[in-house]
Amino acid sequence: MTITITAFENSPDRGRGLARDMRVRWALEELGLPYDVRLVSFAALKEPEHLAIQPFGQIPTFEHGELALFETGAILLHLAQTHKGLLPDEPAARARAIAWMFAALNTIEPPIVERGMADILERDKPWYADRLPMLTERVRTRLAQLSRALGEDEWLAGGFSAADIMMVTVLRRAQSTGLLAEWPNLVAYIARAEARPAYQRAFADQLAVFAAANG
Ligand code: GTB
Repeated sequence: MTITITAFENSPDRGRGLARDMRVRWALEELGLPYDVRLVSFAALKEPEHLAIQPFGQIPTFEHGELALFETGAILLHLAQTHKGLLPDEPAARARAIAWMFAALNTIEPPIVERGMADILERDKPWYADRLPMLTERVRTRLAQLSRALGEDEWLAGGFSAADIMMVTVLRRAQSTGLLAEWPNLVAYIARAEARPAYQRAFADQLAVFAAANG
């Protein structure tokens, strides 16, 4: 039984590894688990076959035998709970790493995505110029807090963990804003994560999909 995930057949991020299949690919690569990728068009995402697995019509999904999962948080947690290597063994340390996974998804990702969506969808709206500073400030507040919490540590929760996969994939979506440069420890944290061979394999694989789709 091979794991199968879904990804965009032609990602709008043009191979920058910003779509959320990247965090699942990366986790699978860290664990050394082989997997297949089923590429899905935007139209197919909204077809009953896909909606049966992902009720919101999104990528990625994760299928392994009888198990079909959606939501990257659930997928990474499942992988970390069923394989050694993505979470600490000691219960308190493990709980703390899981807290950081939730922090990435619930506390850091929302303001980054909100600002990014405004940039894409609201640029020509009359309220954009007034709204952008507020959205930017919300991102800056969270980045400053995250920077303080990370300090000079290498990773968020002891050794490298699923929390770092989650957090780094979230932070990468803020790179185009230029805001991250204010916090050199966050810039170094992202670079450290991106240097991992598992990250590089995952990145190359998703880039190859984009290259194949676009000649
Ligand atoms: N909460 C879900 C999870 O974590 O699994 C969110 C999944 C999700 O947002 N999936 C997006 C999707 O399928 C792709 S990743 N969207 C299609 C739809 O909703 O119809 C989001 C994404 C898309 C594009 C870029 N980009 O071009 O830079 C970055 C991120």
